[in-house]
Amino acid sequence: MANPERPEVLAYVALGANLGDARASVRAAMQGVAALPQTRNIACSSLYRTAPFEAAGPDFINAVVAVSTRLTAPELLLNLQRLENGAGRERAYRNAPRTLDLDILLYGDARITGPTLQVPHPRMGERAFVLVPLAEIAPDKVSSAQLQAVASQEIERLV
Ligand code: A4P
Ligand code: MG
Repeated sequence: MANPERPEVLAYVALGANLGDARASVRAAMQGVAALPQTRNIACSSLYRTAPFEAAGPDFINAVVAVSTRLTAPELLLNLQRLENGAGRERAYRNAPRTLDLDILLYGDARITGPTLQVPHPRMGERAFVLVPLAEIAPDKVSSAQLQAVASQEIERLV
């Protein structure tokens, strides 16, 4: 049930997959994120095919969604991890190929530097696979200088 004491916060979540049917996993995860408790969908980017960045394996499918949520940031993280686990995510090693990765990029204006949660996502500014879909749905969150800095990274919007 919605908790009227808690404000709705606009959060951005990055989705990525490069194992199995990655397009289907990312599409299903978009619906899964929108269906989280106390959460409603605001926008979904297109899907993008991206070259692995500091990672191994096949090309990734990436996307970004915006949601308005009354979950706290740690609650949102926990719910995203449940969706990852439900998609068969195994954590073999850092940046291992994955069936589904869900990262919180932004949670309102919050700055969080805990051991299990850092927001804004500390590596988002270096990555075309985050910045390009984020710019598609929230152009005010990404500067043209940031986009230029990642322009050499391979990314293709899927139609
Ligand atoms: N964690 C801390 N902050 C956050 C946050 N804002 N959102 C912690 C989500 N999780 C956060 O994550 C490890 C731990 O990060 C979590 O337990 C959580 O407490 P993980 O998903 O288990 O492991 P990981 O995927 O190896 O780490 P992470 O940080 O998700 O990896 P990256 O840095 O996001 O890189 N190339 C392309 N083209 N596309 C991709 O999607 N993804 C990565 C993963 C590398 N290269 C890629 C892609
Ligand atoms: Mg992750």
